[in-house]
Amino acid sequence: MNKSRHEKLGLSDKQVLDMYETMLLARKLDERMWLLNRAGKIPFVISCQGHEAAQIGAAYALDKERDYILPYYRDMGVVLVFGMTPEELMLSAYAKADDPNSGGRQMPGHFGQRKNRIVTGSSPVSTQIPHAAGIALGAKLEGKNSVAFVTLGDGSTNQGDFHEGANFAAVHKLPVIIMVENNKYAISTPAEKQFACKNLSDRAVGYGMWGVTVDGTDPLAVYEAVRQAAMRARDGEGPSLVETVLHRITAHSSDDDDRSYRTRDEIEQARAMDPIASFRKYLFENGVLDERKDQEITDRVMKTVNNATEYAEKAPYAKPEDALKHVYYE
Ligand SMILES: Cc1ncc(C[n+]2csc(CCOP(=O)(O)OP(=O)(O)O)c2C)c(N)n1
Repeated sequence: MNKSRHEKLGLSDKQVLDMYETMLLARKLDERMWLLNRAGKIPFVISCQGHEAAQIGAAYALDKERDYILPYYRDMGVVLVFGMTPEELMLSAYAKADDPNSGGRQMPGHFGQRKNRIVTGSSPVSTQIPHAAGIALGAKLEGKNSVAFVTLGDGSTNQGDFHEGANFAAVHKLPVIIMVENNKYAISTPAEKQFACKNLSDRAVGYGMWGVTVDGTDPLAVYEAVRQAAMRARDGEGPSLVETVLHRITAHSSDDDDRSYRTRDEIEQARAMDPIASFRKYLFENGVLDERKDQEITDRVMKTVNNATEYAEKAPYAKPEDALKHVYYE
């Protein structure tokens, strides 16, 4: 019998079902956050919707015990795979004291959690690329064989920090994977006003690194590319640039109205290329998922989302006297 695509990649049925469930969990948490925002309960959402396949496919190809991740604000799927819990993500959305990322101080999406090897990022986009190069240099000097996996959007590849980090990583052959989540917009600026090359991975050759562009709505394609990049990094072949092409299903954030710069048609087309629907179809066609199992997974995910919401809603805010905690030396 012919092997299915995931079997050829060495992934079991259980593993792809787990990937699917995590994609669905990221989506449902994100959708709940929009509802909570519109209900006036949480201040801000910056969405992973449309990016789930790239995020979860990539994170699955990494080693959670060894590798460091430097995610950007949309990467709920990446941090879920690395161990941040739905409760913790909701605590962050509600800006509650026990938010592991910042104790409720930062906007949601500023992920950072030491125990799960999630490196705190800064608000200026692309600053995480030189950080990843530095972490990879440290790992190389210590002979740790760990990879630094860093993500950013297409617009962020035009920042100086991207160039400096990519160039430094390539010159020193550092174990870095730079993954671009190209949703073809930087807030309202479309791709054609951002860069003139065909693919963003074309830039890899200029740095002397391996680069590839893959369908970011297909978790298996992204898994394969990031796995290859990780193997290269561990074999001392230096950094890689993986471009995932996907669609931003929502507005840039809960503070943006994309109707002013995208047509309704374009938004509908983006929704029609939903990575969760296409992965569900793949799993059905390959006999891994059926209606009953799908319902079971959806019920479990919704229960998790409801519990996380309730937990975070009831959780306490930080005490006023804690405002300066971690700001100055204690
Ligand atoms: C250095 C810097 N300039 C501007 C901003 C404001 N800003 C926040 S997100 C964003 C758009 C980034 O677009 P892209 O990198 O394509 O990522 P996307 O949000 O589309 O996933 C901008 C301009 C910022 N945070 N940092």
